[in-house]
Amino acid sequence: MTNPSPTVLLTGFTPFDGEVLNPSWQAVRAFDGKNIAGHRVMAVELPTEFGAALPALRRALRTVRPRLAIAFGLAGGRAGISLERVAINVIDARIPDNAGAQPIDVPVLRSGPVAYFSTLPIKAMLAALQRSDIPAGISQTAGTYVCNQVFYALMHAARHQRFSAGFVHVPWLPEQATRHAAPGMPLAQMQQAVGIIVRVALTTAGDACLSGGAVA
Ligand code: PCA
Repeated sequence: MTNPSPTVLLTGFTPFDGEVLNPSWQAVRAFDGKNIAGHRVMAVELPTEFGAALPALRRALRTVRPRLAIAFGLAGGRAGISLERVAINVIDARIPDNAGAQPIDVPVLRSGPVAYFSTLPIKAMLAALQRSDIPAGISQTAGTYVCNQVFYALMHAARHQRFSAGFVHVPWLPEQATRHAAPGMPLAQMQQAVGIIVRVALTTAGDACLSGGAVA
């Protein structure tokens, strides 16, 4: 019997804050069951709830046993794809989650380190996205809400289970962007970005050395 293909886990989130769609789930769900660079992709939707997101993430990691895991979330108001650099060990919710919880100034994991860096080749991803004319940048903060919570817990699991992992924020879809008078990105372009991000992660050995920093 041949070994089954190695797997990639992609996650997106349920809608939150009164929206009916979350573009992060719309962007990754199309890849469920697809093959990228010899890897089978599985997509899982995580609840936008502090109490339920990590159990759902851990269930997905146990089922998929990925070689690579990338979580996606919405960062409404950002202009392009945000390749997140760092997850921090704090939750400070600006708004209640979908279960009505609003934790403030608590750690994601009580005994965890202050922060984890993404282990994705984010600079090589940035270069590949730019080559395809997709608006993108490196982000130095994934916020302090459910996305950062999932990013931090994912990196904690990745360190112990030895797979590469990271987090990517996507902007509003065009119809949402218009309502919020903010930048948006068509779903097809987001999906193209997801494909590029996964392929670069699976085919890049070391990261590229390109500036993606911020002065403030
Ligand atoms: N974005 C939120 C949580 C779920 C989502 O898609 C965040 O950035 O924390």
